[in-house]
Amino acid sequence: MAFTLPPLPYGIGDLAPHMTEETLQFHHGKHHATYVNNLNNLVKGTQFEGKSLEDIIVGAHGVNQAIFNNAAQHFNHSFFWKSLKPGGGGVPQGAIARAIERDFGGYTQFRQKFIQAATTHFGSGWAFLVSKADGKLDVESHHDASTPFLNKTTPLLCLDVWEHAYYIQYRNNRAGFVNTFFDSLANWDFANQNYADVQAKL
Ligand code: MN3
Repeated sequence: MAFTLPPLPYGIGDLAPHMTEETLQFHHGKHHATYVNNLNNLVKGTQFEGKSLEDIIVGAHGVNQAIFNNAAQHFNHSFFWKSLKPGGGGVPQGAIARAIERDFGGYTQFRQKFIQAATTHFGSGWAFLVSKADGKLDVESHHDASTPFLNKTTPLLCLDVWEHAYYIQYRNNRAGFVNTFFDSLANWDFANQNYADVQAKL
C-alpha cells in the first residue's frame, strides 16, 4: 500500500490570517506531497516496501538516510497539521494543563521553554511537546527530519520551524510565527487526546 497525502483536517483557508492559504498550498500541497511521493518511490523494491510508517522510520534511521528523511517528514507533517486548528491557541485546559503545571511550573514557563527551543534552533527542524516513558512532559528540539520516535518519547503537539513553514508569510520573523502558533493556532484538544492515550498505556 502506497502512502498518501492526508487531507488537511480543516479547510485550506480556515487558518487565515494566522497561516494563509498560500502557505498551506505550498507547505501541504507541495512540500508534504513531495515527501510522500519520494517515500513511495524510494521504498519500492527494498526491505521497507509494505512496512508501516513507524517501522520504516525506526528501521531506516542510520541505514538509509533518504528513506528515513522522507518517512519521518511524512510523519512529522501529518502530526503537525493536527497540531493546528482554526480558533486555536490560548491557554490549554484539562489534563494537559495540569501536567504542564506539574512538569514545567506553569503555562508561561512551558511556553517560554518551547519558544526558546523553536526560535534558537539553528537551521531546519521541529519543536515538540512530548511525554517521556515515565509520563512526564518535556520539550524537544529536533533537527531536519528527526522525530520523537528516536528518543522513545511520545509526541503530543509539534511546530514546524523549517523556513518553508513560515517564510511566505512571516519572512525571517520566526519568533512572530512561533508566538502566533501559541496565540491563535495550537490545537490543545489534539494534545489532550494524545496525552490521554499515553496515560492509558502507562
Ligand atoms: Mn514543513
